[in-house]
Amino acid sequence: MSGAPVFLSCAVTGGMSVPSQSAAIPVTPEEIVEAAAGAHAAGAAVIHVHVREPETGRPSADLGLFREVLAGIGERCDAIVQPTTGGGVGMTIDERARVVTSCRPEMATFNCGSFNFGIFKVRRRPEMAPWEVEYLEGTRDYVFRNTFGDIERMAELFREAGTKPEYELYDVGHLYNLHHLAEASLVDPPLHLQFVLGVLGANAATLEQLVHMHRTATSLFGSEFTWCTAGVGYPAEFHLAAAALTMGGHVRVGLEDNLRVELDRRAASNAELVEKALTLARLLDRSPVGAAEARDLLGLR
Ligand code: KMH
Ligand code: ZN
Repeated sequence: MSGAPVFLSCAVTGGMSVPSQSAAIPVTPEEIVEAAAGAHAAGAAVIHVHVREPETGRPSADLGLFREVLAGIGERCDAIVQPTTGGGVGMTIDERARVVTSCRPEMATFNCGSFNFGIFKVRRRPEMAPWEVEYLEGTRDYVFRNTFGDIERMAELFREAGTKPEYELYDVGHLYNLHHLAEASLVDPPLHLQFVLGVLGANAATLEQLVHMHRTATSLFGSEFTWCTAGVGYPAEFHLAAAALTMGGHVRVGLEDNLRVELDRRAASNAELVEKALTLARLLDRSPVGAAEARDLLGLR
């Protein structure tokens, strides 16, 4: 007998962290492709990618870098490659959208509301470059902008590109913003929701809040949606993974969200985080699926 199918997603690098936080964070296109292939081989069906300036590791929206990474991963494996439209500090909404309009990926992230996004509490390390300290410190005054005008426009761009949105929901109000888009006929079912919990400035990564978000989603959209959760930090990443596995959701892990694989051990790779999620899935009687089955679950062509 096999349990309900689950897909694992891996967010391999991120745009709201600086590379000196961990030597395991991939920076160059080659490193990001290698990390993606490793995470896929470990069991991740979906790979969520940001790009970084190869020389510095600073989060970037450069289209050339995205093209290189998307093509490189495509040559190595059949994972669903899901670029970000969230980007990082200082990027405009147009820069963030360009990967969708130009590369037309099968899927990309779609952020559903504006909020404070603070990473200024990250521990400073001696190896951090001045720009990294400035980047972290600057988030005291950073608002992650996704206004109604932005998300309405973004919805049109996704539709034109034929890209399936993964709706990133960091707080309960973001579900109501998405409902507004649905009422305006700017979303195409079946919806795929990502509950990203644990960002300073948004909702907490607790079981109660995950249940609250899931319940609210059901009250707004019925039961015809797929969902996943990403817990930010440790042990949130794995606590929410276990909760999602129990509640019938899918699971995202990765160095974008969390740098530890155990309380006193930092992850050496994204693959290591995927392996732990895979173990949890099997222990909880879920059946991890590959990219082809994940495409079926998500309604991708
Ligand atoms: N860095 C995550 C907290 C995106 O890339 O569009 C948010 C994220 C969103 O993954
Ligand atoms: Zn991201």
